[in-house]
Amino acid sequence: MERTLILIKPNAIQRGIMGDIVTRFERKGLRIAGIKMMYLTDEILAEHYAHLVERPFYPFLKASMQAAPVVACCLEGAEAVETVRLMVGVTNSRKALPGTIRGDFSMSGEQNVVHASDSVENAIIEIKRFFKEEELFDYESAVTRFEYGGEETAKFM
Ligand code: FUP
Repeated sequence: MERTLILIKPNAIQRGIMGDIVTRFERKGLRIAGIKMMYLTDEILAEHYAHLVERPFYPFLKASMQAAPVVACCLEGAEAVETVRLMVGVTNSRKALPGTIRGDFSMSGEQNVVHASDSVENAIIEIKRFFKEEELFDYESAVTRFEYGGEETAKFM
């Protein structure tokens, strides 16, 4: 089964909507393989947003990502990376479709509530960045056979 990483950002923690966000993923049928709260150091943030550190808005992004702890979450499911990106919506929340997390919970391109891995390769790297092996759990979901059809079970699990 595929895994992806999400970060529930400090703005969502401050606004008291972390539970709403986790609930969306649970309701969808994504299994939570790991979850924890942490502060992001300068180092981990520069690594995580390496593609953005030279951009003029990086100091603002950095300050917003360190304004409170984040909740890191490893989610698992068939085609989890693509599915979660669709659920999160585009970067600028004002353009994100209603029904997406950013579209429903945010007005901002910076304070956009949640990060989600953008490719399978990056998901593997990001999960390693935020979780130790022993912080990820392989417990069996009791309802998987009611969430996926037989053909999907054969293909993805
Ligand atoms: P996404 O994959 O949708 O999170 O988008 P990016 O990796 O391009 O951007 C990461 C974060 O940088 C965004 F969530 C918010 C911030 N950002 C800005 O503040 N301004 C911009 O113009 C672009 C990104």
